[in-house]
Amino acid sequence: MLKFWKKKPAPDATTPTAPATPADDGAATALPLEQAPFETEALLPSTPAAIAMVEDVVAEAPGSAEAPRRSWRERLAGSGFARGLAGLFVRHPKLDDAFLDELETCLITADVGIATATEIVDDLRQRAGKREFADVAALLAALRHDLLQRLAPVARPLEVATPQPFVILVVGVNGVGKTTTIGKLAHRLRGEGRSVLLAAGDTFRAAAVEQLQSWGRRNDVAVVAQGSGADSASVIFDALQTARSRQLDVLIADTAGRLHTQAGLMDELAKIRRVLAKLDPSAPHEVLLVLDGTTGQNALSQARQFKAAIGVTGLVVTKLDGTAKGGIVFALAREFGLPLRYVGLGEQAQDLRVFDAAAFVDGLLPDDLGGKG
Ligand SMILES: Nc1nc2c(ncn2[C@@H]2O[C@H](COP(=O)(O)OP(=O)(O)O)[C@@H](O)[C@H]2O)c(=O)[nH]1
Ligand SMILES: [Mg+2]
Repeated sequence: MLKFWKKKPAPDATTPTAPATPADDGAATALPLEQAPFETEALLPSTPAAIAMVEDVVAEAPGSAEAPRRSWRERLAGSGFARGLAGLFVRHPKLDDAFLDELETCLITADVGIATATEIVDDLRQRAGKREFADVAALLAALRHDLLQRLAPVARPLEVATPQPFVILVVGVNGVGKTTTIGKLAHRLRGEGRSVLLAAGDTFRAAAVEQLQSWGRRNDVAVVAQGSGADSASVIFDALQTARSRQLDVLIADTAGRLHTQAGLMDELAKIRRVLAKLDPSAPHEVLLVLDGTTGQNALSQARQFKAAIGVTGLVVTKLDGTAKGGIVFALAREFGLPLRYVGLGEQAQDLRVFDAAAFVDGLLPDDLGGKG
């Protein structure tokens, strides 16, 4: 099945145009790009008709094998935030000072951050003092409103538009879920009928290249890779050339999360940026920082570092299913105000969700208010 997918397109489409040398001064550039071993695992069909055929097949294939998408509420039920709040409302059916004190502790424990938790509870305390809330349910409604208002400004979805190819550079420390997020994103974009190419820019670990190739195979998306230890900027540069010559819609580039030193990693990312700019001064069009929702306040310091070193235009918070506390999303919104593009609610292809502030807040709050999931 899908044999035609792997067919080599006509030679004029495959032959990369002579690359403008990335001419990066860094001594790390190994081979000139023309000679670098170049592997394009599965080549995308080049004609619109062929692409349309593939889309028909792909639209059926992954969907039919997938488990039904679970609701935000189901996915967030295990989070420290949801469990903490649920317990609180059971223990304190009556609205009093002890309730508000415990709510503050609950928010802090869920990684919302001390400043945000204090602001939220001080406001509720004041309004409770003015008898604004008839009961706990009324207070819960006010809490929901407050939480939503904090997230609404960052719920700005990624708009994949022109220029084409739209280049997404995915960054973040090791293990946060970069490669998995790229796989899921490729799946999503393919489902939307876009042509996608992946660049295996994490050349530090051999397993990272294989992992990306495996996502590529599952979603019928080509992966540009060189051997492990290759120069990451070269791989991504090659990939951009390929994406351009094939007129693909989107290029998503994976990067390393750890090199020998932290400074080395930031230098490498800066180099990738410089090299991409040689082909397209506006690229990358999105620098997506992936953060692990289970790492709590540590995610804030990662965001500070990446933002300062290479600039970040959007966030993905992963692993919000399971035991993540969830509150980190509020802390990130408060400190950075960066668009939260997607959240990871599981390990499967369909578990990358466009961030929906209302679904998220309702998934954290007890049933009687939310429930829409
Ligand atoms: N439960 C859960 N696991 C995730 C999620 N995103 C990634 N993972 C897992 O996190 C681990 C590290 O992911 P990986 O993509 O290799 O991280 P990378 O080093 O940043 O590329 C893998 O086992 C993934 O399956 C998520 O949203 N939920
Ligand atoms: Mg990876």
